[in-house]
Amino acid sequence: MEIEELIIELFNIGCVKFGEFTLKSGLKSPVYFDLRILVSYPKLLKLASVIFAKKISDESIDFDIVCGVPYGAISLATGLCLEINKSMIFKRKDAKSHGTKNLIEGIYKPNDRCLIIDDVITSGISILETIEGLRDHGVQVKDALVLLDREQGGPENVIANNVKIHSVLKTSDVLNILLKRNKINQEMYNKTQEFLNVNRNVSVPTKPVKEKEISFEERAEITNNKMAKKLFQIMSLKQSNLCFSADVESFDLLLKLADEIGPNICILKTHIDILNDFNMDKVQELVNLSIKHNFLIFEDRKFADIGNTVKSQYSGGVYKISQWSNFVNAHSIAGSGCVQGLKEAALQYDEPKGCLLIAQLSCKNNLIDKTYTEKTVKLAEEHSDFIFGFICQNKLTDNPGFIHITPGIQFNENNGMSDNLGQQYTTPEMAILQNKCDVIVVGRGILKSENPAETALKYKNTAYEAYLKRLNL
Ligand code: 5BU
Repeated sequence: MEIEELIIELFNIGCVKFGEFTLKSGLKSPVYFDLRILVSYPKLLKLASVIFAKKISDESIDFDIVCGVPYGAISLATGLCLEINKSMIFKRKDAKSHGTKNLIEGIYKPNDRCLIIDDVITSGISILETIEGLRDHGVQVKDALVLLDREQGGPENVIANNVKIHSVLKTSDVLNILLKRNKINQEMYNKTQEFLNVNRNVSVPTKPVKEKEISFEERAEITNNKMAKKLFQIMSLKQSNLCFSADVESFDLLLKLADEIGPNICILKTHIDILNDFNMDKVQELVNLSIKHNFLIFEDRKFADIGNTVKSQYSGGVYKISQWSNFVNAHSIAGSGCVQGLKEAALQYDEPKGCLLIAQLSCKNNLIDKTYTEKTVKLAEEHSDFIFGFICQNKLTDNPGFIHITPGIQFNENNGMSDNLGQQYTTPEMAILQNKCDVIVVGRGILKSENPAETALKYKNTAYEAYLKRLNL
């Protein structure tokens, strides 16, 4: 009943017009919807807001903020936000040339899930432009709610970009009600219906907007996690997404390699417990090298116990890992207590510390399945102040704050090969371009080469070029 009332009222105030109109797409249409007039009719705006709110609840649309598409939907989005007590943003048609130069007005956080509101969808082009602008700023878009779908292919064009259109009205609903209530005659009805039948698919006149790749530099800006920020900054500054896995037994050799390879890596990964000659003085030398060459130290400790135990393992014992490592990793198997324990131990330091969760393993026949990986991502989201990414084999989340780090990497000649203890290798290009990971971890590919420093540079260049290719640069 509310919908019928809405249609009749829209017709009465002149939002639905019959005649001959040229649409944005160039198409000549016998019907035109001008919902901008709604701004002058508060009672009707209120009705539209109530109907929108009901639709959101009926279709369980989940979101944090609302974005109105200018100009037609600004009043609709504002009305809806007042109704459901959510905050709103909007994307300017052009960035201002003065003042803040914001393209997006209003307050939002990176990764906020945004519901787009528009008045009318025809081809979907306006919504696609809005999606692009929001995604460029790290805002997630999965749903758009429109008052009227002209039934000319808009929802199909938009869903191709991973956004679902929910519509309150369709042109045929409007025609049916107007005919039933004698607002239009049968001839007008037939003519309009015929137009709809032959113009169901207005193509989008611009390139589709895929979920845009964001650069490391932009991700450093977006993330609130200090460890992730620092790592993205180093990666961007040094143009390196290479982590060297320094799996050697002699600390002197490790220090020599760190000094030689340090300029080309963003991370040096240790297995501190495989060193034969561990001592804290040498650890200090490694820390000094990490400062000299601006890389982070990642102790690949793979914590996996109850919170109380991992807390001691992380900060105490012989190795005192928390003192010198920038970040560590943990299996997600033990759940949030384990993460919490590590987090508590990290809190005693002023400088940022962080942890990666192991969401996938590179080795053959490992026991991790899809559900485990998905639950790991959820655990990371719940602790995103401390967990800033994953050890994984492919990209697991669109959240740009999380970094995806992939071990099991060697150049082509060993692609698809495994060592005789189950390690499986893929190439840097596959990991970065196809599997969309951010950082490659290379151990023996560098260590066993004739000239480790030279080989590391090759891995660095290959991985960074693959990343630039992913960004389309
Ligand atoms: P490699 O020499 O490049 O195969 O060494 C890989 C390193 O990454 C090694 O230190 C492993 O302990 C580490 N690793 C891995 O290979 N696979 C995994 O799934 C995880 C860590 Br988690």
